[in-house]
Amino acid sequence: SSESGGRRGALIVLEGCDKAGKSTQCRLLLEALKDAGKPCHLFAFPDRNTEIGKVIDQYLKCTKNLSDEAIHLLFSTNRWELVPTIRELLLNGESVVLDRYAFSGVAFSAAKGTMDLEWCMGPDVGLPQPDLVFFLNLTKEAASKRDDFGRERYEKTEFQEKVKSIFMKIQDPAYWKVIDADRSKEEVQKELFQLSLETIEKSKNKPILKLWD
Ligand code: FDM
Ligand code: MG
Repeated sequence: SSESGGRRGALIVLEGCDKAGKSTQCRLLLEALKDAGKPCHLFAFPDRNTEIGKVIDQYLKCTKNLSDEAIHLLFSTNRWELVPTIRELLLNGESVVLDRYAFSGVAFSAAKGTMDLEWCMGPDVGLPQPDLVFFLNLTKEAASKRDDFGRERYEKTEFQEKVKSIFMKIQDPAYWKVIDADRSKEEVQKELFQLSLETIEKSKNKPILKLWD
């Protein structure tokens, strides 16, 4: 189908700090959409399976060190390498759900304090703009009741607070929806599913826009 005339799928992103339940909700959302007869696909960033993704995985597990700038650019490249696939699916009428996207890219890098916000956004300018971003918002109190962090880089409460404040700074009301993630998994799932169905309907005849363009 053509870029402007066809009936495309929706690009739906789940973002949030660690422990908010993103990956679980992504899985549940995909199942629910499929059950409702909506063709859809799930991808997670970082995609640790590509050549670049393997380097990112080593960095996160602290078995490899890279400069802040270098790892930032690799995270972005890891998104760009999947863009042809994502575009093809969308234009083919299939929806795409993403577990993290450029917002994580900017929030985690800028939280380090060594690179400014605009520099961080640069490499992701022009990526397909999501039709909907769910920000799974977990209060500090609720987060402390969940399982402890693992041992990967960035999994520290103080750092996550900085990350959250940058997420709040870069939110765009055109597609950003804050979701109360303190609730039960079932309640959160129901809301994500309903809003996703609405967005799939509304996005059908819209062009794919460019992020931060
Ligand atoms: N992360 C994720 C980044 O720092 N930049 C990015 O562009 C992306 C997509 O990688 F701490 C961070 C966020 C998280 C870590 O993510 C691994 P998962 O979702 O836990 O695999
Ligand atoms: Mg993690």
